[in-house]
Amino acid sequence: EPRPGAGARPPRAELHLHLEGTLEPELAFALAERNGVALPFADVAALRAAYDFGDLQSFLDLYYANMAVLRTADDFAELTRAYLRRAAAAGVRHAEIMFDPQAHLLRGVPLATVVDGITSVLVTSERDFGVSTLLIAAFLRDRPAGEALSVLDALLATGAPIAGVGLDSAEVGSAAPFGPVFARAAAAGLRRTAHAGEEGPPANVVEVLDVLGAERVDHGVRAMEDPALVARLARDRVPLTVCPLSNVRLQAVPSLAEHPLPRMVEAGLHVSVHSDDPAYFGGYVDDVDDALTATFGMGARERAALAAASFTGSFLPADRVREHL
Ligand code: ES4
Ligand code: ZN
Repeated sequence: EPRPGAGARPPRAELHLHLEGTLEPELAFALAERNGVALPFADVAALRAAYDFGDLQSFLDLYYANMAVLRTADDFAELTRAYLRRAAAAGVRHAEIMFDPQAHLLRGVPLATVVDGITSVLVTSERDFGVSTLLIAAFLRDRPAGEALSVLDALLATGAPIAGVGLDSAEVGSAAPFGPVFARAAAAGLRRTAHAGEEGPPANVVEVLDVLGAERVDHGVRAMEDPALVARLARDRVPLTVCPLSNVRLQAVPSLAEHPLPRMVEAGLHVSVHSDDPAYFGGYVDDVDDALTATFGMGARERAALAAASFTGSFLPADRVREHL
């Protein structure tokens, strides 16, 4: 359904989106009921009231707990359909969707259930929703790298239709142990992105570039603390997928008005804006645009530049990118 102002929204690509983070409270309760799973909240309002996060970990605790309602391939398919319907209304024409296979394996949901459910919807997303899609398997930084490696092997062995790999969850420890995981992904022809510089220091951004060979950085906002890194990111045109509403909700930045986005653009960084976990952080990419417009007085030219960057920062081949510009 078209939303107010939708006609004025430039088409764009969503590059930083965790499928599990699109689980709206209403769907969570519906799936809980269907699967006989108890959520530790009385109702939708009580669950929403818990969306008051002090930091990344306090969000992750709830994010992983709510996954308990996702049990069957149909559950994953329904979640994926709900997201694509909403994304299309937001003006999204291409989505690179991350999911967390380990989070489901660890609670006993087989990889095939997750992958089959999601991909059953993605195969016809262009026809059904007008949104082309790529699937990215994200590995959990706060779990052993060996676990990630065996999940990657299972994905490759089963021919799961993934386009790339990512690294997410708590930004703790060194990413270096994941070097062999990303090397194997690269050798298999997969694209590579990684979260860094969300809560962690600029050195974490350097590390995912140098050690993981990340082609894109998710967040990267704290790179602004290191001028040499800013110069490198600008020179190399490294796409940064910035999620302003997420950063505010997780208190990575004190307020939207104080968000470094305008300074990142000014510094010549390849920046695009995304929603991260829209069910938890107050909105989808159209809501992100509205908030940026209200706070920074972003004009049509700036919105168009960010939208163009969302396509040039994507993992689409150059000819497919050009069709969107
Ligand atoms: C995430 Cl906001 C954020 N940061 C790191 N990992 C994540 N997984 C889901 N959302
Ligand atoms: Zn993220």
